[in-house]
Amino acid sequence: MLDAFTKVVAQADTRGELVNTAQIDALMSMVKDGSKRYDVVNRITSNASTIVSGAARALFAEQPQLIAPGGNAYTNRRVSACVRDMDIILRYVTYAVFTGDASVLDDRCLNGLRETYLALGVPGSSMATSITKMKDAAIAIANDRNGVTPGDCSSLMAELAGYFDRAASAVG
Ligand code: PEB
Repeated sequence: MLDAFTKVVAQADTRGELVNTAQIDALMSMVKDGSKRYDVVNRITSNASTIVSGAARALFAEQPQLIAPGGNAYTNRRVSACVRDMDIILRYVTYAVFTGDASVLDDRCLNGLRETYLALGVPGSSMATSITKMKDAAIAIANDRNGVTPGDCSSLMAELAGYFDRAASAVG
């Protein structure tokens, strides 16, 4: 598991080079904007159950066959596994935003997930849809300008969107 800093160091070490100025500048700007990043993590973390339950409800409304007899999420046991999976993915996305690096998401959540879903008959495209719904809800909450001094959060929001997209394309 890497973060934005250890990743730069690991890559420099692989090449036997010093950390270069461009890399230092990029990390400096990440530190400078650090409070935005931690606010985003805090907002998503404190609204995680709203994000997950809203996305699950919307998914099942759009794709009722999932919870009908024969559907992969049929019976309460499977609905709860489904909501749990969404919660796990959201949690790893918050870890990735926190560290500024996707490796924790890749290594501990997404690696092998497609194969797991294939074996369980979990429809990957529906799972990807649930992730996209969490993405929209999470960005709306993270990027809410009410009650804060509005700053430029565009690159952070793009980074956040990228982690959700990464998760969706890993299973979809
Ligand atoms: C991944 N999900 C399920 C299982 C595993 C995961 C390993 C099997 C074991 C179990 O049921 O607990 N576990 C999960 C994960 C990590 C992990 C992400 C990462 C670290 O350790 N079914 C649908 C929807 C979708 C869904 C599209 C949106 O129709 C999910 C929710 N996952 C789903 C369901 C099951 C499951 C298991 C329904 C239960 C399948 C079954 O038991 O038949």
